[in-house]
Amino acid sequence: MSKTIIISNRLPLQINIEDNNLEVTPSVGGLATGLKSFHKDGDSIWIGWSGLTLEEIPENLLEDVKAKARKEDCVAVNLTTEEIDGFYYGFSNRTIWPLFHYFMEYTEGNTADWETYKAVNRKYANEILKHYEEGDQIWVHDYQLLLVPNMIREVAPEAVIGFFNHIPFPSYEVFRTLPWRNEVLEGVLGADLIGFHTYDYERHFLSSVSRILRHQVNFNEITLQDRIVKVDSFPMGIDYTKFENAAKEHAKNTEEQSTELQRRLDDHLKETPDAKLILSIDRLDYTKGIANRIRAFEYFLDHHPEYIEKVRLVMLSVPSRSNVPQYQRLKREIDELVGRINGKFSTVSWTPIWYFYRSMPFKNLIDLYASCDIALLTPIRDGMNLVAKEFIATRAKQTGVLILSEMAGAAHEMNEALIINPNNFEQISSALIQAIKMPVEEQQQRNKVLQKRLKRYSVEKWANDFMETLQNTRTHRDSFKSTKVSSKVSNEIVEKFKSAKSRILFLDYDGTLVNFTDKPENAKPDKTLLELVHRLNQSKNTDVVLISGRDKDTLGTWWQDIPVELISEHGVWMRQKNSDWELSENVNNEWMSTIRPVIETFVDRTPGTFLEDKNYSLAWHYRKADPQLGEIRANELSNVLKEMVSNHGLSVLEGNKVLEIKNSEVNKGNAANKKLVGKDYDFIFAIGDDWTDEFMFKELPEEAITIKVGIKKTNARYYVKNTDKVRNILTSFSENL
Ligand code: GDG
Repeated sequence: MSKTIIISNRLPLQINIEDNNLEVTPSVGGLATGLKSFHKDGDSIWIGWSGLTLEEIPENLLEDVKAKARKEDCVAVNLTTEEIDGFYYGFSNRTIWPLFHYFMEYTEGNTADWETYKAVNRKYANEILKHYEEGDQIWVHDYQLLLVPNMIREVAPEAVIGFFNHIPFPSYEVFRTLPWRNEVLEGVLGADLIGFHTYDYERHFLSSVSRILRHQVNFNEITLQDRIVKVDSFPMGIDYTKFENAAKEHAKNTEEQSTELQRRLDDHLKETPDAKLILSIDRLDYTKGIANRIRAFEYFLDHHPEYIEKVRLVMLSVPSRSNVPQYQRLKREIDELVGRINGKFSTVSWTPIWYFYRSMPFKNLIDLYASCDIALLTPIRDGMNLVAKEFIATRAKQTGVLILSEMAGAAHEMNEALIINPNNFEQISSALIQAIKMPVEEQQQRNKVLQKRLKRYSVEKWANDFMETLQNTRTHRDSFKSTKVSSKVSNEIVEKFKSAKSRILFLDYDGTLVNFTDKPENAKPDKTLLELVHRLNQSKNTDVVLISGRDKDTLGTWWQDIPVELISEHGVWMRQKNSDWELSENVNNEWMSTIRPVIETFVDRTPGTFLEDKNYSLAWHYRKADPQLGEIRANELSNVLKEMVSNHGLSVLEGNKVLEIKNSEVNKGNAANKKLVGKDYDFIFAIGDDWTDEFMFKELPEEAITIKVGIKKTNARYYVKNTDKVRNILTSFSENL
């Protein structure tokens, strides 16, 4: 039975060792809850680090850790202190984390950390591969494991792999500064499906892929040589019912049943029934805007002294990554700010900020969520921010006001909150006043809508949606594909070739016999290729036809010493064996003088593009243009041209980063079919990568062996992955002449 393999940096387990005694308890974070429908009945395993380094686990307990983790369907990846330093505190949290949150000034580029990051990602990938069986689906989580998808893909090319990024993906202008940007993108692109919290992160990622790796991006799909990768947004939800029920239980508690913290909060509420409690909860992280929040609160009290003794900021900051210097500095800054502001505003009976620097048990978290009137969450950047969602879910009476930074992913779904810019103190201060004064009916109206939405798109729904989309990408992958030329299929084709009496081979050139290059003039045939085609062409009962969209002069020069048949410009010109070029289509060029100036205006307006004036067609190339601008302009030009050429016997072909306008009759299908007239071939073979080759695949007789290069929708019967595979087939032919 197939299973799901989940991989995250940390396992959802808490491991404690005391006096050589091991205690392992499952920790129920949001992710674990969301995945529980997959992580049950032994049909899933979770791979990750246990949270203790190898140095921290006594050797005699190692096996025990393993066994206890296994009981929870978890597999522990063992990491040393040095590995955690370089991989987690180093590259993950001193390079990727600040860069992806736009803190470029904090971003370090330590090569040794990068090396450790790679090595540890390899460790995770190897552990996955140990457990992977064909048919399983693999879901990799977060920025610590960006290289894992491709590391798995290299070993298990058919694997179904999803990747979810829990933090923002920065704009191309920021991401491009990373020295290892190509490796990181290639690593993630090993996945079939890549998920982000918001559409903005998704489009930033797509833009980086298209600009840095120059892959073709169509809407949210990236076309690689042998695969299509889908990118989509899945805003993560929370375990809504858990928070809702906890709040309901909390409301029922008698004084005796209440926690100590709740009793203190109640005392306070009794003493000052009109005072408002403003809550903030986050890890102590510079992205969360904690210092800004305190300063904004100071601004508020400075400008509105009427609220002194009437409001209190309750701040829970959870210690985090205290090994990283920026976090240590931030801790000092916050301590100082809290001290200064409390010193500045405190009265005998009132302190403006209650500051907790610790982690609290779940119960106390609910106490805070339920007892405070306003949540003030001001991250400078935040992938999602689940605290905002949890606060709303715990409002049993639907009262309370959420003030949320527009820089949090959650702001996209929580429009009914008061959305603020965390750098605008005046706006925050006004939002606080609006929140304090907001009538209860309005609070309830807003929260009702929010609660309904959060309840519907819970963390479980989020996980199911992701997994369903991942499963669909696999079905989609299988549905549009023709049959792969496996070694068995290849042998069958070679057998047919061998036993045939009369053969013809139609070979496309660019992208089929040679790879694409930056400049088209650099794609000259190499010596091996020339020799290979020459050998095939020498055989008496084999006709080899190179059929290309290229101009006749280039093709003719490159193949001048090999007397192979050439068809150029999709069929306009033909060069028979040992003959000169002949015009094969009766075409006229009068239309060119009208179309050329139109294309030229697009060349002028779109840097990096150029017009190729072919003998019987005009081609506008935009391969070197800014990818997004190129696509936009190509779309525009295509529409303009289609309108101009309709009913004139011309067509606009949309090739790979090229638009070509030519006579409709001229296409590779017609050209190839002409070669068959009056001949009695019993082996017809056509291979090509471009959609212009589709004319051949469609028009050739049914018994023809048609092969597409690359994995794309096609009319061909078979497909191969790349030009190397094409050469392998042709080499096998040459060995069986
Ligand atoms: C990353 C991204 C994205 C907090 N203090 C205590 C405590 N918590 C719990 C909260 C909440 C979670 O921790 C924090 O989640 P956030 O989403 O707010 O932030 P990050 O930790 O930075 O998470 C973030 C998230 O991944 C998911 O994709 O939303 O943008 O940065 O669930 O309740 N829990 C307990 N005691 C505490 O003191 N028990």
